[in-house]
Amino acid sequence: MAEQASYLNDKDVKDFTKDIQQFNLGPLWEAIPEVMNKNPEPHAQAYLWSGELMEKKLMEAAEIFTPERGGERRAIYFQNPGLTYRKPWGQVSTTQTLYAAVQLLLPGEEAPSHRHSQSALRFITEGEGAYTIVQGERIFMEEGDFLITPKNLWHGHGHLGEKPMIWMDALDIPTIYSIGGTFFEPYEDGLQQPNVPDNFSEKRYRGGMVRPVGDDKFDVAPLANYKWDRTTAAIEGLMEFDPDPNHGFAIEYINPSTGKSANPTMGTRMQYLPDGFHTNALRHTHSTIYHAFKGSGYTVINGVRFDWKAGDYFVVPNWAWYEHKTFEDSYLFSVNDIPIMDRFELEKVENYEINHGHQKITSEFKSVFR
Ligand code: 1HN
Repeated sequence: MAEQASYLNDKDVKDFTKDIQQFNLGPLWEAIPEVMNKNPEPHAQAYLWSGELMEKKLMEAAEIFTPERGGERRAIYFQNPGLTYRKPWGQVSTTQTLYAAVQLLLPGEEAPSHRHSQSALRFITEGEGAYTIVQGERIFMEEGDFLITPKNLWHGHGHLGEKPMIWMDALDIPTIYSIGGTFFEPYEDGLQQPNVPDNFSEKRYRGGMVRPVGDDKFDVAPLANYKWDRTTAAIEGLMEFDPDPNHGFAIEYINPSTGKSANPTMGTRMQYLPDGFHTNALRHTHSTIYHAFKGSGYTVINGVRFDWKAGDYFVVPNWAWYEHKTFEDSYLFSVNDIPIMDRFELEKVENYEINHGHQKITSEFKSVFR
């Protein structure tokens, strides 16, 4: 933040500021240092939530909420501790632009269909046998699958399997809320019934890099489920060559019809970091929410070491220096707001040039839950 000018304490300035406020007018001389930062200074903080905490709280929630009683979805979201000025529970924000949560569906349960102007995605962390039904297509989900629910499409969930099913949701809720673009509508008849064969888009787009002849007019990504075995096959191809020094062996999920990000407002990646891999630090305008899907390691964010293991979730805010180091072969799934930053032509990236790209560790993050 810029320094406060001394004239702000002069009596005539203070009196005038107070005077105009009664007319709902604002003093720019006070506001400028607050809002005009040299670099991005997000209110969102770097933070980590352990997998054990999330699993424990979801199981407790299962005792209290059915999907119907729990506002249609039994989901607990990651509330960034820096984004709490909307009381009592905060801005429903994990970063300034993105929301992420974990959701639990038990065998036999149904989460009714609805549609909204937010884009959604899911990453499946545990279980099998549940499906999401998007615009009449039942899409069965397994661990490691990445699914999209494009905005304004009817979607609900059902579970035909035997064990609890847990996944990560991410939506652009804070962005759509702040620009005044929220629309939401419940489906009139509970869970929508299928109107095409199961896993229709996944079968028709099996390659992921080709499209069926005739499907050339898609704005909405036509592939609903990016299967784990296709993701690992793509990463194995990269592993024959040198890794990216900042990202290791990493792929982006794209809309096969346009080559753009699978969701129009959220970028999504899977990255493989072999045992002992240490990425070079960088910072960028966009923010990122990570899920450690497999392995263990730590991420240094602005000098603070965040240790993680499979199941954990953590946030790298805008413009924070960060680097990853692994203790074993690891996979990190991540969601970012690059498409939003790109839309505003604000995306900017810098490499950490000193000390061979590695920050000095100044402290360690301590979880309130251990
Ligand atoms: C939603 O539709 C889902 O479909 C999950 O599972 C989380 C959070 C806010 C608004 C809609 C889902 C959501 C959501």
